Amino acid sequence: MRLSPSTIEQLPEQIVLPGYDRDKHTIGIVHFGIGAFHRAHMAVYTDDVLAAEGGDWRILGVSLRSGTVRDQMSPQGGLYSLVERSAQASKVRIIGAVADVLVASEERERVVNALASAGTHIVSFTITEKGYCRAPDGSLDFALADSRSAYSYLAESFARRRDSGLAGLTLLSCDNLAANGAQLQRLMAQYLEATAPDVRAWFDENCACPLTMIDRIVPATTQTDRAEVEALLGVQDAAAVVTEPFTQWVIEDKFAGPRPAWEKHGAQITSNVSAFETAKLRMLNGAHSALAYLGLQRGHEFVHEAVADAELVALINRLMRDEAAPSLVPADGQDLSKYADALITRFKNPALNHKLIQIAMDGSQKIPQRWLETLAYHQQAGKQCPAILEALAAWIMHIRGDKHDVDDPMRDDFQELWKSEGRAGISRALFSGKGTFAAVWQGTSDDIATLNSRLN
Ligand code: CS2
Repeated sequence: MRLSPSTIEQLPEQIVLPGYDRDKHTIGIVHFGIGAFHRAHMAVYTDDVLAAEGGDWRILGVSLRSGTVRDQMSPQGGLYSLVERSAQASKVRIIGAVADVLVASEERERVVNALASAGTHIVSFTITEKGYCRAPDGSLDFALADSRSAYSYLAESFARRRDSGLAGLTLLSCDNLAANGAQLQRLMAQYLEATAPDVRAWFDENCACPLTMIDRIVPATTQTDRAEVEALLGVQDAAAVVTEPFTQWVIEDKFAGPRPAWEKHGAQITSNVSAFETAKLRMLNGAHSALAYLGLQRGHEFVHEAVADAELVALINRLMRDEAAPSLVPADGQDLSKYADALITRFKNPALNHKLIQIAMDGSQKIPQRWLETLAYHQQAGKQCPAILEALAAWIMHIRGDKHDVDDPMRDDFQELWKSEGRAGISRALFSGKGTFAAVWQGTSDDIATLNSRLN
């Protein structure tokens, strides 16, 4: 038996159920990229709003291409369990905010209809860094931004909304990009300019793209997790998600229309998001990526194992405190040293089993905002960042692909580059002259020598 609206009443008493009548709330949000991260973060804040404040804020999930999540969630009427795990306890509740899931490549018309519906006010995104279809210099790569990209569905719906005199939309990027909302705005405008120039002005005048800082560690759900959930619920849940107790969401106060009162349920709506966002990217995500590549190199499998390695924990402490933190301008009351302490504690959570290989994925999309911007900042003052350079060297070895599978949209380019440049030339080919990432950070000859000395 599966978790579903008809089996939910039979769940054991201690399981917390959605505190509202799901059928009484219609869709107000369309979410692209309905993976585990969204289900453990924004959908939970929205579930709390539905229970306490009401409103038509249920979520229509959209997967761009894969049918996996639709097949997990649709038979369950969108219901799934959220498991919060710490060393001490596991807490389970059922989330009801998701109404349905569509696969855009199979049901284009239904997706565009939903985006163009009068009831939809917010379109949100967790499509991962690569979903934004950026070239390494940050511009929109039109070879990637084709009719199957989120931009294409949005552009079509904008034209319909304009023609039927509907209000604009808030586009809420919840991905780990630097200045995520501003980037989405710029890339969307670039897309419209090239493919639907008549809609560009409507987009500029009617839509808003707030910045957000989103934070919750969500490992990919495993078969063992699903078995644990089944034992607790007495029914199967193919869409269960497992996460840490910690959660944070800071959103820029810049919406095109109505929104759920997320701030009454833990989110912060403020005018200064970038201080939080940059700190999160350079400290949390920067340390995560360092643990991933250096940890894998040293034979670790999980984050909590890598952070128990004395040399690695020392390195990420230097990365966060001596390199990332000094590159930031903290907001009032933001204490970066306490932030680093809290991150180390979160990374140590032994119950999460967060795989390093999951974080190692898509490095080409992640390292610019996690490491290279910090390197570029310190370079202005002539300073090197030894901890980041050590992590960067581990990444360069990772993308050679001889130890672990490389899951990255640029994998083939990197493997070609390794073949043609070899150990002596690869660092320069990536980070100097007209190198792949040189638009973000140009290594000095000292930096390149440091990187080279660490390659084996
Ligand atoms: C991680 C993030 O996989 C990764 O690259 O660094 O998903 C991280 O767990 C989240 O950003 C935490 O909020």
